[in-house]
Amino acid sequence: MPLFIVRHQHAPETCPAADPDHGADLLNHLSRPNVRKHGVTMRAEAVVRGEHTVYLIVEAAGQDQVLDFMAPFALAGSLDVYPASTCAGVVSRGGCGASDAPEDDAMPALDPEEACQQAIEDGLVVHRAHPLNGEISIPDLIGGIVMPNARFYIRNHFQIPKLDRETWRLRVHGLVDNPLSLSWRDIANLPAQSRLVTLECAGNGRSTMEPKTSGEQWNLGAVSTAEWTGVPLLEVLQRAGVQPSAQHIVFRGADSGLVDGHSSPVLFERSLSIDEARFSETLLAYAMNGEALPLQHGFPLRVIVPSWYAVASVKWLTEIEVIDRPFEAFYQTERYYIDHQVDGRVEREPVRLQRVRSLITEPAPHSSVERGELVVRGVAWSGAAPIAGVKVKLNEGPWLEARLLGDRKRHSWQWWELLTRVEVPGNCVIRARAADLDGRVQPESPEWNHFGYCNNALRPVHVVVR
Ligand SMILES: Nc1nc2c(c(=O)[nH]1)N[C@H]1C(S)=C(S)[C@@H](COP(=O)(O)O)O[C@H]1N2
Ligand SMILES: [Mo]
Repeated sequence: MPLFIVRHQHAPETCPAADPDHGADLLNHLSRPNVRKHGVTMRAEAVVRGEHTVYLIVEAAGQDQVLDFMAPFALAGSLDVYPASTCAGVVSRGGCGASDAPEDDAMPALDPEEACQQAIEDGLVVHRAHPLNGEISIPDLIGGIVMPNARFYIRNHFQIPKLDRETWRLRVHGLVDNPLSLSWRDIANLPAQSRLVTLECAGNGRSTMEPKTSGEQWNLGAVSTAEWTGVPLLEVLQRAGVQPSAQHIVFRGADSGLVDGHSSPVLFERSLSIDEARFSETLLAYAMNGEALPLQHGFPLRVIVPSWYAVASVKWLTEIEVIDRPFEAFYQTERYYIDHQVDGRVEREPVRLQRVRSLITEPAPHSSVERGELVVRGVAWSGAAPIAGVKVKLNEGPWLEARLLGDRKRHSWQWWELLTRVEVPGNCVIRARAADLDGRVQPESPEWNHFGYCNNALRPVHVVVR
């Protein structure tokens, strides 16, 4: 509902509040039931002390409705009604002077203002309001294995499609014997599985790449874990009957938009090779932590490719196409790769498995800690293999082995903790370093690359011992 700011002022000598009857009348007029009767919603009200001025923030269908509702105040003095917007609305439109973006009739989208406001209220650190991109602050990671849905980082390239589950279809076509058009119910009737999977954006940690690279300047919170429930991709492919000439599987989302270097809109689409599709335990997920997939995270159906950087996990999935050649599309070949210099040549490595990484969630950076016992906690994950161990180092001390909590996880992060002591007051630098069961270890410093992907370097936490 449109938002308005209302200002009423009156002369000091005719202050209605000084007259008990008139004051009570106006107060009753502002009562919630009466406000509702006028079809108005009151967000806030306050009187400027000593100024005979009241401000209201209200929602109403239109300005006339507000004026009608405020008639008793107009009689008592002046009345001004201003069309207003939330801060999230202004920022998502691109400034106070910018007008609403025209609605795209072809694809209904979630109101950017609403989506952004929600993310802020849920405690995400918003990097961009439209398209909406937000991460979790690291101390807020503290908790169980999974993140509550509202605090799961959000990474979008375009607007958020608002798909209707009743009319939505998943098309499966290309090199298949039986092209499919699956409804929501068809999907729900297929055998389901649940998996704990950590998603990490390939740009997570980009903000510490030097020199700076373009792209969202993520700190460390573009990573989260959820329990995803859905249909294994192989179930669907089996029903479609993949033909022998098939090489790659393309996943197409419902979102699209303009990108650098292209004059017409590009779709969000990604592919896996047949073998990657076969061995990756990929899910077509419709539930996240036991709830229907939230709109921001791909409602009604998204791909979850366990252990891969999350770009592979296409949201708002509407199409699966089976093809006999490598797939060339913007997000497959023009982004999400790292160029390596090898013997004077450039070798291009597509972004695939998550690199081994650990985060310290406790103590918080720049906090002060008491002398004596210190608990260092965090998470660690690696796409290639389960975590073998995490070592922690205080200042220039030895590397100490942290304790892994719970079972070894295959596709999700693992919590770890170390109980130790700090005796010397002053600055203390805490480092954590994870290794996986295939022998990969976190590097000391980031491996710089053009787009700032896959930064899994150690991230020291500085605290003060008191
Ligand atoms: N359709 C679609 N799928 C998408 C994206 C997108 O912009 N559109 N972003 C990808 C990227 S880069 C990431 S990191 C994850 C983020 O998923 P989340 O928002 O659920 O955390 O979705 C991936 N899938
Ligand atoms: Mo990402």
